[in-house]
Amino acid sequence: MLYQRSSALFKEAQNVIPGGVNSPVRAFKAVGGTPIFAKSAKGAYVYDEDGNRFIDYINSWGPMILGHAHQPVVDAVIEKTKEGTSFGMPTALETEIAELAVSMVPNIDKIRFVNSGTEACMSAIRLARGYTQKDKIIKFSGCYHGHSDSFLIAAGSGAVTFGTPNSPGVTQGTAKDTLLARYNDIENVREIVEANPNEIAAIIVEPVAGNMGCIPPVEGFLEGLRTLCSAHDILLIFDEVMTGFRLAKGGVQQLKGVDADIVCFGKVVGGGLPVGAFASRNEIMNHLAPNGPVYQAGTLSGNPLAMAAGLAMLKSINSDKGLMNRLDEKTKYLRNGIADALNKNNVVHTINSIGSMISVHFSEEPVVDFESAAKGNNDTFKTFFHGMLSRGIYIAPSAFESWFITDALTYQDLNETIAAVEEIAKEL
Ligand code: KE4
Repeated sequence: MLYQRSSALFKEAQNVIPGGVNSPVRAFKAVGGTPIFAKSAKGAYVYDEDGNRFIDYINSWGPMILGHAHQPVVDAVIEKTKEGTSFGMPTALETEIAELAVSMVPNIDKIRFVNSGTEACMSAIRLARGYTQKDKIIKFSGCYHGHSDSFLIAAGSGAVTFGTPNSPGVTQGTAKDTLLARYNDIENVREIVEANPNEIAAIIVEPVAGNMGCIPPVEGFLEGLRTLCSAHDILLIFDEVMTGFRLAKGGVQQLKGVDADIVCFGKVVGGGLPVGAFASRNEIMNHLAPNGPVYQAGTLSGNPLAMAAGLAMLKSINSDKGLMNRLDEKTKYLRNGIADALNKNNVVHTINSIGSMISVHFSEEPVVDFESAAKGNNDTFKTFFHGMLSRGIYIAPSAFESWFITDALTYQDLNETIAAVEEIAKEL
């Protein structure tokens, strides 16, 4: 693989963009080497500026569940662009996508669209604090809810990749209201709740974690959170930015049968354009401006191009009866193939997967929380990452991320991926 063009572009970019990237995880800092500059993508493949083709398991960090440049999304955006790109006025299109989302997701009456997952989670916390009149929140070490101040405490994804889970710039005043719990440890959560009576507005959780690798909830964890929240007048916020419309049409609430009070979305809901959203039942959402006192706003919220892309994406997902099963089957096939390839070569590892999310950890113990995720051998991961990249397979450039399976992946792609793992396993 030649990366001359990407290398030259990276040098230029670093003169005018911090670190040469607009989001740190893209910089390959955790794995070394030069970040790949994308030129185009279609279906299961992304093509870089040097003409290399990669089987893509990042898929823009989740949105491309149906593959890149999904035709209905492309067509919808092209058509909508011809009518203008932004109005700052309400449009019928926003109501249409809102009605579809509300029909797909349990326990929500209303949804507010914003421009990123960060904005969705930040707004959800403000709404929970305004509704409950309480200040503290509980988040989980290793979970990532975007880069707003309240969440950059023991945050996962890029924050932990760069060793800044508690970012400078977050004041003590803010940090004191964010309490930290261990993922999958309901007794730890109970202790924190009981130690802070009548002070906790919300518990925010990735109901399936994807920012310390993929970590599904253990039996009873989500149910335990629900019970605790109901008993202590705490709102349960499911951050489904990654899992929403991916692990089930109704997200993890539907998959696991556990009710959240507020749900956050991003990624898939925008079909690859900048969209986030948060949603809840009427009694909570009616606290939001302009009806209620909790303020939240955005110039480009509900942008017509983004709404057109998101609506086309949700319609495709909602109408495809076999989609989730196909994604499950492909993920299981890939998981079994990678496990066989690594076991054959006595490579110590563990694989987590659920639905179309999967991650490979070079660790001998089960990965169930941030502490166990952090025990993975990062040198082995780096060799694995670059071995895959040099064979035309693009996985997340960090051990603290999930891979995303898309419907565009063929079994030939999966077999090519498994064969690459088998070759690399001999070097690990
Ligand atoms: P954005 O602000 O990046 O749209 O969403 C923040 C966010 C919130 N909640 C969850 C569960 C998320 O996974 C994310 C963002 N995910 C990362 C990848 N792990 C985005 C990649 C990046 O930071 O560039």
